[in-house]
Amino acid sequence: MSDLSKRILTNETRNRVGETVKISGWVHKIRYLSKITFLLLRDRKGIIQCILENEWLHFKVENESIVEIIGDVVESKKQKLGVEIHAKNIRIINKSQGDIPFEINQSEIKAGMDHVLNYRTLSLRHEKSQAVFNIQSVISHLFGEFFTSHGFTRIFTPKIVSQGAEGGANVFTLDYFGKNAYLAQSPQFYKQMMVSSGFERVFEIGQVFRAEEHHSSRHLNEYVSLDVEIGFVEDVHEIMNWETELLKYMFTNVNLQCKDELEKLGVKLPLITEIPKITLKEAQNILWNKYQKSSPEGDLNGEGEKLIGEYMKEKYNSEFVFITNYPNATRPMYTLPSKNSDLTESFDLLYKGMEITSGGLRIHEFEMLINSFSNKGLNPDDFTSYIETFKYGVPPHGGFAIGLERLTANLIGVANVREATAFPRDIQRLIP
Ligand code: AMO
Repeated sequence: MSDLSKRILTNETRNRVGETVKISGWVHKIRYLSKITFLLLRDRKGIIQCILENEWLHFKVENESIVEIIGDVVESKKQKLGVEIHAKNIRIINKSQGDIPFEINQSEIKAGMDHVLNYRTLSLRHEKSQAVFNIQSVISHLFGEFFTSHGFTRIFTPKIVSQGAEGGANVFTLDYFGKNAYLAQSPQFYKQMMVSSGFERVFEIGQVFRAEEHHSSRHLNEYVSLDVEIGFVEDVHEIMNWETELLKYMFTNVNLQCKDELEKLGVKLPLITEIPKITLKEAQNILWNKYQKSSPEGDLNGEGEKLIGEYMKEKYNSEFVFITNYPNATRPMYTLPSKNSDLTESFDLLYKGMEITSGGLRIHEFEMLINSFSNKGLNPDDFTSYIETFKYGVPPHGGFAIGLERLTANLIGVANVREATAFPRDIQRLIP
């Protein structure tokens, strides 16, 4: 007999055959036959079948109510868990009012994206959603673990800032005691400043904000940025190598730590070996010569990224590709220009045909930085606290950032980043 004052989880019943245990969770489904009633109980670890007989045969409860069941653990080869519970006592802890907007107990939620997001706390209960966000949690943990193990310092930088760090007008403005302030588009300036402050190697996991008026499956107005910045790096390939090693580590460990979740989602993750690199020019030539698609000046568009993704998969069997050597004109003001050309020491990383990362080397010389701001039409005086940092000895450095939702969405194979965002913020959505 186990300690009935303590609740155990569904997956812990496996080793308790013959014992009486207490479990509690959501009523996933209840099915009445003439002599037996089956109640499926769901908790954070899974679903277990409970058998209700005799005085419990006609027990009435709405799906999604919270119940506590005390019962015997009985071996049952037909069940995935290998056991089921023969109920001796059931208590309703909190009733669901019924009328749920969609069923949680089907293999998929049968509702449109808007409806799913309107009732997010309910749709998140679905076991596939649970799997998605458990995987996302592991991804963010592995990101921190990888860099911590390499001597990086985790930093926390402000999200209320005086200037946008990425250029452009995509900033949310807010009133800061009578002055204009902005929500951070990225921790770019601050991660560089922390490198310059002597930490040398830093990472940050934090929310960032983009006031972009997109209606797209890959843009959010608030997302989680996995940021890295590394001092004493003079070759952009070193930065790409760091990202490659990170992704190898992440994929290996997601495979090990998220077996159940990947199985529920029907996802098989490849092991990453090397990631091919092509220049932007080469990518644009492939698009033109193979697909007769032109690209925007100095960039790829969504369709181009998708086709390059397919091309790399076909040709190199790689889901990833680094696109390098972007021109100065299309990269932000902090990007290090290449010597003797109008290109930069920068890259994007595409995963399954979607950009998940930008990165590169940064300008670390004071004069060059001032000129770069001016050449981009920005007034250096508006960025003094960032620019002044570079007066006092900053090592050559570089880094990158990964959009957590895009990485998760592609890893689990869904087309819309909203499926990998618990409470998405987009141009139409501020609730829930
Ligand atoms: P960038 O602006 O390219 O670079 O952003 C880096 C990565 O963040 C993700 N991302 C987004 N995800 C969801 N919705 C959006 N609206 C959105 N915008 C960007 C993408 C993208 O690749 N400071 C640089 C990074 C660096 O150089 O270190 C930056 O923010 O996955």
